[in-house]
Amino acid sequence: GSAVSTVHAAEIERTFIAIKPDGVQRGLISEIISRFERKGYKLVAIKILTPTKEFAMLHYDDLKERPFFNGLCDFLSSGPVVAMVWEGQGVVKYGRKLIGATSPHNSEPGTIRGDLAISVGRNIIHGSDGPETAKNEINLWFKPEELVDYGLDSEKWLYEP
Ligand code: IDP
Ligand code: MG
Repeated sequence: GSAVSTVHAAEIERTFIAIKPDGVQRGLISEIISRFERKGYKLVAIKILTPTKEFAMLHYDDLKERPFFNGLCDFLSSGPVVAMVWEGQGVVKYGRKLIGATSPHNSEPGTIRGDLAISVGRNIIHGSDGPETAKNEINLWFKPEELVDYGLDSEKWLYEP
């Protein structure tokens, strides 16, 4: 709508974020959502579901040669996952910063995995690792009509015109 949001339309990115079964079971849904929300990112899709193992294998297809692939897919499909799409300037790369390193041992304090997890196989959250992956993962997990386009009044305080 406004001139301000038109200026930013070209820079707006979306990323796929999932709270894995360990994050859900540990009661960390609101903690994780609030870190993205407080930063200023906009939640454009969210649902809770237990993926099938086949679906988990599609999601992690790029890791199929890795020794931990089978256990990882068993784990992702072991219980409910909160699947989300977050939107904002630079959200793909900075979302990964908020999350921390793959292994919580290497994640800085202040990051989600650094503050809230210990083991690499129980690192509570997934985030797309680049713009192309983000597009593919959003398409895998969501139908286009599940993504909600809306403005936030706070955007004028978050972004310079
Ligand atoms: P990422 O989640 O930080 O993008 P990836 O390399 O894409 O990390 O791996 C996907 C997931 O597989 C990780 O989040 C982690 O839960 C699991 N994983 C990665 N490396 C290992 C490992 O060496 N042992 C067990 N699980 C692993
Ligand atoms: Mg990854």
